[in-house]
Amino acid sequence: MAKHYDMWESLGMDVEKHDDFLEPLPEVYEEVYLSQDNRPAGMDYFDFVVDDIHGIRVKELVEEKEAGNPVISSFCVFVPDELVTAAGGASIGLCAGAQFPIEAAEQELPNNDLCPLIKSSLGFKMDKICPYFEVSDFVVGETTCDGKKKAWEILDEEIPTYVMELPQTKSDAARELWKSEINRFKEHIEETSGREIKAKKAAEAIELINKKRDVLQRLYDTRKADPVPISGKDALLITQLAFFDDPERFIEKTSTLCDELENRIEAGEGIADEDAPRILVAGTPMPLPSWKIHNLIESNGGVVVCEETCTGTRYFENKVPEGGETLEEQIDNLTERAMNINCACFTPNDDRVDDILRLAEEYDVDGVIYYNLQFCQTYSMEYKKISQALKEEDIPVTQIESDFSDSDTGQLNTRIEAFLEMI
Ligand code: BJ8
Repeated sequence: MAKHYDMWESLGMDVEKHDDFLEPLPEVYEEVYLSQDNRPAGMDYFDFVVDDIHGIRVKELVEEKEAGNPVISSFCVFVPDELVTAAGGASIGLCAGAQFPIEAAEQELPNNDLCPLIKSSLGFKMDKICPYFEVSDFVVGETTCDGKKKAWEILDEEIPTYVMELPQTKSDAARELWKSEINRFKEHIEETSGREIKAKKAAEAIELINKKRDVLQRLYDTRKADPVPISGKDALLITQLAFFDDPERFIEKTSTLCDELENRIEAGEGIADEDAPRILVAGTPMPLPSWKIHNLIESNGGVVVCEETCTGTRYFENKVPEGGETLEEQIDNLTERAMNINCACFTPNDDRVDDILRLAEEYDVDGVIYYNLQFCQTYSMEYKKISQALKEEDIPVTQIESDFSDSDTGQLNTRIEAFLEMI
């Protein structure tokens, strides 16, 4: 892996700890990714990004800052990237899926009853091993779950943390609240960056981020084919990288890959056996480098064809309506998109049941693995309703609760193997 010590030191990172963190990555990546047979050639770009995960893109962000452009990071798909882009800046998704920084986080956070995603995210800052944190002007939290909203108070001691109040229902009043929160966020970007967000730039930003959503939808559409032309692991990686790559470059490289995948479909070429069980993974996000569940499913002869997660369809399925001419209309449209995302933080959230049934049909799945990060109550509690609905449609489903460590790999392997044999 490329080393950029001067840049990392100038960002105030703990370079020794950072070396320790990255040291196992090449071996893990070789085992999980590079060892796959018949990978699409278009994955080369994404391999390159992983190989230089804390290099080129970080350098670009440093240059953005030197040019006076804002660099703002966030942890949730509700935060409107479009406003940061409209201010001429870069918006980065920071959510973390690594075990390494959890030890540091546990010095300050509860050990035994807190979601690993929250611990991992904060641990990256406490350990000073994430250049994306260090290059950010500020980070944006949201009041989605109890753990997250209290985490921002702790994170604010390390880096300025701006909190958006996300409503918990989709009533008219809730919609008005989120709209006012988007307006308040816009003002905060303007105040901190000294840039006025204008309607023309906002329209361009909405179009650009929608194009990113379109290309991800195109990628996912290829996964509806049988045989499927790309592994679930590769598709997951692409979505994970979408959170921080330069949007225009990401669109170009993913489009090239999609051309190749569509050619494969025409030629009837797939990466898994035609009788490989097709799996929909539904549930909590799998931020980089959380590849464990996909790897276990695909090592046991299954193939993941879709993710109903925020590192999957919840990230890109809802587009912002285009055509708003004034900022007021554009903010209405940004609000509209968010209100169509069915995260378990909302009550009621019956539309999520419909989403999962629809995806199971669209991707012609043989079974659903409901993935729950430990201690995530909202997603865990939705399992009952979702599993009932799936069973009524005769779609096999099982629930898996896990974290980012390897401690449960053996046990999960047995359960996944049994599930794939059963369906
Ligand atoms: S829109 S899923 S990214 S909040 S942190 S809720 S796993 S206990 S991440 Fe999320 Fe936005 Fe919703 Fe998506 Fe549970 Fe953990 Fe909370 Fe989590």
